[in-house]
Amino acid sequence: MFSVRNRFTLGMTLVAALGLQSQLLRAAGKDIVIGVAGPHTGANAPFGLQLWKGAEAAVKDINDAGGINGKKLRAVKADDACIPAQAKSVANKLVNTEGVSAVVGHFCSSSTIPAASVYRENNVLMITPASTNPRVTEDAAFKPRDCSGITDAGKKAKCELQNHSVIMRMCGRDDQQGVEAAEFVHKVLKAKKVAIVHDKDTYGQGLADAMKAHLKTLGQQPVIYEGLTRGEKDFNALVTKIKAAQADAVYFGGLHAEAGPLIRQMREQGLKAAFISGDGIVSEEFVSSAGGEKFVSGAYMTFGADPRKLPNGKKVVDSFRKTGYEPEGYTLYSYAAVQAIAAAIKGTGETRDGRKLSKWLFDNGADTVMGKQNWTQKGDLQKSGYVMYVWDTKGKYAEVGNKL
Ligand code: ABU
Repeated sequence: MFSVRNRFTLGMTLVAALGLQSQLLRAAGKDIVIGVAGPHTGANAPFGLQLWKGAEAAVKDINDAGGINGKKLRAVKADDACIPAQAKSVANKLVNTEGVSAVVGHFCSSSTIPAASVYRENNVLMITPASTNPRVTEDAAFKPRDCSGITDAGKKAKCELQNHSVIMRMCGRDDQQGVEAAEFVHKVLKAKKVAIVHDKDTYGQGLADAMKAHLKTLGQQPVIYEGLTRGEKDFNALVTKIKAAQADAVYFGGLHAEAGPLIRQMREQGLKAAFISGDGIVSEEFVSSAGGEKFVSGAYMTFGADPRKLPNGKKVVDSFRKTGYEPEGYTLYSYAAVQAIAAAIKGTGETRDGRKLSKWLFDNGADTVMGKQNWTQKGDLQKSGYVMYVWDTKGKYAEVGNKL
């Protein structure tokens, strides 16, 4: 019989062995492997495709330019389907089987958070192009220490290195995005009765809560605050309730798969209230899930300033368009995440130590298709912001251009 102590020792040995295995894998490969994790199947696959297209193109462009330090990059797909348990499982696979040097992803914050614990434990750099929930980088497992009292230079450097999170973003946060939405609804739309709906998920509810909190600071309370269930398609009862409350604006925290049917049923029931959502609908699949352009026309959405318009990205955007793919939504964010990873690997000569890569990015920033990016030690972008977009009658989105 194993004593508790023996079982603990065996457990710790296994953990150490797995960590060593992942380090050896990362060191031994002839290619530098980058995991691209996200929903490659399921209702949110259009977002997984954005992440994959961006990363795949960046890997190709970097390899065509000679690779990094004599090695080629290789992207491997990891499908979490936006299911948290699956995200943790694919994160383990990326680290322990694929031997990734870094990960671009995940997409859904509710998947990124559990997967991040795997990357933290294994010291693997992860840059999410799209997970905007504050908890992604505000993780209690990342506790910066005060290293100022350490006199030994080596120990001090080691302590300071620990203060760089391997969990980073190439996007903004919902505590910014919710504020932008509330300001727009209150000051531009001048909505008097706001209904707030969310999908009860980490991202959707978190964003709805951030919007509601800022609305409150503007002196407004929603007339309705309700959750719907992801995967459902019939929201008619909820729409009837919103209609009865005479809402003149409906704010939705969630993804396109539910936003589409919700806006369609609003219009079918004759509810003319403005529809506002966040970056969870930044895919032309929003149009398909709504059942056509006429349903989404006039819908508002917050997202970062359109990276397709930036001069840094012109060549890449043109190259995508030549292949018939429009680099919408998070495509260029994903491209930029690979560029940042590549710059850090090139700058450090490191493919195993995520913290060294993260510190390098903190010290140097990275030139990307979205311009020069800099990060905080926590892994948030130092500068990020949101603007309002509107969907048109052709099923395309463009910045509103209203300066608040
Ligand atoms: N930020 C868009 C949706 C992805 C997520 O944060 O869950």
